[in-house]
Amino acid sequence: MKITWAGKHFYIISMTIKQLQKKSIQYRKNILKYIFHANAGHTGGSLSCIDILNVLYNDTMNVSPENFRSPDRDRYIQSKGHSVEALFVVLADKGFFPELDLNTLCKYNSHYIGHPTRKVNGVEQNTGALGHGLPISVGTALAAKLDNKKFRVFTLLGDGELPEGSNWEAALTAAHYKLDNLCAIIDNNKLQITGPTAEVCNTDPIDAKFESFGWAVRHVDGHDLSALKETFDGIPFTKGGKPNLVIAHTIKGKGVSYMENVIKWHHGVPTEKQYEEALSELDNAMITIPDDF
Ligand SMILES: Cc1ncc(C[n+]2csc(CCOP(=O)(O)OP(=O)(O)O)c2C)c(N)n1
Repeated sequence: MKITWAGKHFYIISMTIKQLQKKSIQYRKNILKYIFHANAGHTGGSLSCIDILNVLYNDTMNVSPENFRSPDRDRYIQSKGHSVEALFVVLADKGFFPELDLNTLCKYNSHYIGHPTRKVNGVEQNTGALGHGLPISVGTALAAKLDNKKFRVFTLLGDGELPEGSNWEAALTAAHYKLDNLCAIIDNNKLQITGPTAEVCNTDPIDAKFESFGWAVRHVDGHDLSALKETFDGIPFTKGGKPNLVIAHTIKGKGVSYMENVIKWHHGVPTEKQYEEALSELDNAMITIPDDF
């Protein structure tokens, strides 16, 4: 993060794309580290959504440990709660809790369990039963409108989560109440727990479905950090009070070659040898990004 002196004011300039890229790699390493040590976790889906969380928390959203109790903060609600490892490593990096706490991930009596819980500082809502995050986010965004508040609500869903009926009630309601302060993001990695989403319960075409419900829809490469930043900067996407949907095209297991697009890594835990191999791939990726200072 750069801090610039201009007259009497300090301006905190958001991270550069290279800084964000380095963060993404470090986050991927941390996701694998804590899943490996816990011997449990949702690896593939955490690696597919981490670039989205990186941009949201380090660029787009106005939320931090300092303002987390403020009613004006932006809200992030992770509907695909099983990918909690992605959320935990980002919250730790932002200072919501000491990263060392994650050594207790999935251990007896730890609050750092396999799904988000509000016992962890920085977590807005308990999720994990799919289909809850969007309805809760609609209620939160509607509350903002009723209270004349300017905060935005971001929620992350999986494409395999979309068949839950509650999502479609929420989609209808969001458009009815003109919730242009709401942004739903689909981590569209095209796989779910037991197979390709198109085979388990096809949800395509996602864009046409949401557009017909009255949403403004954008597609983005969910691993292109500058495209993600630009997309989120464009919210609200249209005039007229439409809720915003970002369809982020992602790869399950992204960043670790042997995990990419392989179903078993939905909640697979690497062996020690696989873990070392993954770290070495990520370390190699890190050195290809030059410093920009
Ligand atoms: C109501 C409910 N039904 C079933 C599950 C079990 N489950 C956990 S993850 C998952 C697949 C979700 O697929 P997707 O949303 O595409 O997640 P991703 O591939 O991004 O990890 C399922 C069915 C659940 N958590 N909640």
